[in-house]
Amino acid sequence: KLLALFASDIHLDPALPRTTNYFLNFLKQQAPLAERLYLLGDLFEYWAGDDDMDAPYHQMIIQALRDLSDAGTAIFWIAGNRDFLVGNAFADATGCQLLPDPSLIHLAGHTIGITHGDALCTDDVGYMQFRKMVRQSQWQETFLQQPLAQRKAIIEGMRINSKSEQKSKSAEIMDAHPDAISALFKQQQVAIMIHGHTHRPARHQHSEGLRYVLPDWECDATAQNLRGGWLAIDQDGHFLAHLVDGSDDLLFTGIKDTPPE
Ligand code: OKV
Ligand code: MN
Repeated sequence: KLLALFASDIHLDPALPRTTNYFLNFLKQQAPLAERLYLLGDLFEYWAGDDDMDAPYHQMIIQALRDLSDAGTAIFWIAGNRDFLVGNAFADATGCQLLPDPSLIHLAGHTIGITHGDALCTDDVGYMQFRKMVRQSQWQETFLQQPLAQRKAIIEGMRINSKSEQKSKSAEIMDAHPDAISALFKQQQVAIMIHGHTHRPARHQHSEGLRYVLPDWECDATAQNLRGGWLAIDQDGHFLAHLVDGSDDLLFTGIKDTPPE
């Protein structure tokens, strides 16, 4: 049995049926092999509030997570920049345990820092200000008082705006900043860090430690554009990276990695 799986940035959306299907297959076929599943943010393309849980699409995802947690895989959740409005009702319905960002976990003798990753992109000053605002409980309470339809319209509007803005932002400011990475290694006193968000899957060896960046999932694009995958830790503390290989079917390759003690 695997100790844990880590996945993020699946961006679930009813408009993306293949990505949805691959994620549901992952929950049915891969996740039960692990004692724990860590979802490190942006599972949903966006989440407008827990009062949107009765939507049939959301019910389907919630039930699949519930089936997994009922079958004995503990699910842990760190919010992303798209689904930070997930709350206790979602946690109760799915059996997920909500964790703060960043968090520290202990697995197979490793101490590991986990975070969504958006807080590391400190060069994106505008986004950092926005993040600080929307992560305040006071702001969220006020926002959630608006009708669901209005909240969805606001978020949809932001998505349209950001699609044009994103193009003008350079690739560098959208990546994790070396100083923020270094600061988090020091703050958490860890030698291993796992995060998503940047959509730049990689294994980085820093002077402070090892940093795994999870891939985003995009299975509805053309075949050569297929992306997705997860990171696993086995009982011996070995890391296995499973990345979509780009073929039409979900084919995953296990890349074994043994971090230093
Ligand atoms: C995605 C990023 C925009 C970075 C907003 C609640 C709020 C969700 C949202 C709105 C924005 C995602 C969903 C987008 C990523 C950006 C700008 C920078 C750094 C709310 C829930 F605020 F209304 F409560 N959002 N969109 N960025 O346009 O897709 O990743 S987005
Ligand atoms: Mn993100």
